[in-house]
Amino acid sequence: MRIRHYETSSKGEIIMSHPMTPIVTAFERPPDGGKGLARDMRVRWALEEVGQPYEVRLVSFGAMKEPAHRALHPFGQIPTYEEGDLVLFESGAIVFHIAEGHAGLLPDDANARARAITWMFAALNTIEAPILDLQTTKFLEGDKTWFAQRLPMVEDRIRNRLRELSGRLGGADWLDGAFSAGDLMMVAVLLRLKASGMLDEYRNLSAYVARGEARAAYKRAFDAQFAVFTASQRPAEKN
Ligand code: GTB
Repeated sequence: MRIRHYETSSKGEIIMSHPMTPIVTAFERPPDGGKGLARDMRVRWALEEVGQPYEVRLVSFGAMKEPAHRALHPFGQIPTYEEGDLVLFESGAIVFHIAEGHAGLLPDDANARARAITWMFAALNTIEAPILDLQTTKFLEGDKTWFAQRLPMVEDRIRNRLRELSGRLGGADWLDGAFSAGDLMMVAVLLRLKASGMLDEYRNLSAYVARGEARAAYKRAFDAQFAVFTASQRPAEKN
């Protein structure tokens, strides 16, 4: 879907508002305590890696389900990405679009580029899927009679994937040569496991994630989303 951004000048003329500065949506009140686990973080990180300035529009849980936001995101979620008259949703597609349009996140060599894109898909399909399953089990199924049987099975499926990923990474810094959008996505996905302690069972994977977190672009993105969380904790100002 394509939309246009307009502003009105002091004389009432319609003007384009910074048409090429992308706008990303994020939670107005981040539910993760500012840990950078929501999916706007990976988009912010990609934009920081390529040096593309961006704006953020914060949305409440209610506003996400309103028609205005659903026009941008059919499933009523964040993040969305507006760039001129282009509107995207799905963090994977957004990061891919950013990586394609700027130098720095995908190699020039066609085969290396295809492999980096493969790692993006692997992060989103093969690694993130069982991690999401764990979150669903922990947060939504705790009261079920079968919860205690299901939890270790879900955890084992994650461990299998982590073991395989750990085996492939070996002693390398990144998954396939230089840091790429594939690593950005993989680190962003693995970060969701940090609190569980499971990452620490694979020393090369926890070091890999730490390398991602140590990148200057990651830190800038993290600080920006953390500032949103901090602001959301302040009591509302009275008039
Ligand atoms: N496949 C989509 C994508 O990759 O962009 C998934 C988008 C998505 O799940 N968005 C979530 C959302 O908008 C936020 S990131 N949820 C609100 C809703 O569906 O109504 C998922 C997320 C939420 C909270 C935490 N947390 O609290 O730690 C972490 C991650």
